[in-house]
Amino acid sequence: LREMRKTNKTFPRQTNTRILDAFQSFAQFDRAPIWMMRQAGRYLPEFKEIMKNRDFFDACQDPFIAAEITLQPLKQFDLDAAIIFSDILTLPKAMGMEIIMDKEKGPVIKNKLETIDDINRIKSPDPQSLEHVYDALYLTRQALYGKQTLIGFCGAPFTVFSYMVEGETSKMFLKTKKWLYQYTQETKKVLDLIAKESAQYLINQVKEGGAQVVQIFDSFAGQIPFIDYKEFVIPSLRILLEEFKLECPTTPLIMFAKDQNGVEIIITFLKMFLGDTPLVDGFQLDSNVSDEVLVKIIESDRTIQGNLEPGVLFGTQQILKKRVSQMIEKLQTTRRFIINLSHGLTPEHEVEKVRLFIQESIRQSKLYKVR
Ligand code: 1CP
Repeated sequence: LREMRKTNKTFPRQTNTRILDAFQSFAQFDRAPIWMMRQAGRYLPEFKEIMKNRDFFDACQDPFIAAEITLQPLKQFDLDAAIIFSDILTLPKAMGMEIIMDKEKGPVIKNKLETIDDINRIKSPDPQSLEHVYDALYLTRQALYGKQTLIGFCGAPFTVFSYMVEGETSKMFLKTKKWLYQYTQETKKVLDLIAKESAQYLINQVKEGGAQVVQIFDSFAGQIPFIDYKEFVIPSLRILLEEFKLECPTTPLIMFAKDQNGVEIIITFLKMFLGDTPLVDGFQLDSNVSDEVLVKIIESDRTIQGNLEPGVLFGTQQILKKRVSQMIEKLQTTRRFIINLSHGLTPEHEVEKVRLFIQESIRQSKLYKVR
């Protein structure tokens, strides 16, 4: 597989262009494109089956298993994208963090950063250590056969950093804040380091693996005030985005700064360019995004991705249909929109409700076809 990937970078012709069209100004539009965050995951019985006797990172490191899991949701749902089965912690793991995925607790880091001397442990990944991700992407892209768009991803520097110092998914982010406000210079140094490696990682996902769109997950962006996000986090994100766009100017990039849909952060990203190239092409939005933010994004000709609260899928069919309709009503003023949830699916979600969400989104977005 690896040898094939290194010598043959041709892929099947793209027949489904809905996702890619959502990043173009003159998009064809039969219906809105749709995919779901965490679509390859624990709500699927076939995922639980394949993971029954497997360690999470072992599954990620086997390109055939990773590709199979990536394709699982596409076998039964009419989705327009595949997001590669991996994790935002794959990169910090390659950078020297010892991470296990606990079936109950989620990620646990055994050598988290506790003192400023610990940052010397962080290293550039050994080039071999991430090749399995590019192999899995390549294999998946071949298997998709142009019928879906392949999405690569990484965690944003702040979210990855918080895992490095907290050692697990945090509730209070006290250690993260201590580092940020007390060891500010060291924190910035680590954020910049993660940013540079993340840029290279995304570039490789595109150039080596064939990812067609990339998404950056800043899941914990909302844990600090915008004033701190702007001062400490944006500079490292700028490094990541600039280095990526320098190498991959035409690959659409979606930013997900969760719980940070204040107008300030979106405006900050909208103003970021490399020459004439916007650094962020699309925004994954929360459910409670304001009209002000929507207008700003639409006027700037960027793509909107969102934004149904996944909890609605626990509700009745009536409320699900109604909220899908209200979401589409709001978003359809731009052709540049991709239907998604506002955060990921969880093990509690029922397959049939997920199916209804997809079917309703497709049916209702078709109503706007001729507009
Ligand atoms: O379909 C997909 O999206 C599969 C790829 C994927 C992605 C994009 C996985 C697989 N993880 C992620 C991103 C990710 N991982 C984020 C950012 C997105 C978000 O905010 O939800 C974060 C914060 C993590 C960290 C993580 N990984 C956690 C803790 C947070 C949480 O959501 O609970 C956990 C439990 C994981 C494990 C994990 N990653 C992915 C899966 C399918 C699983 C579950 C593995 C298992 O227990 O069997």
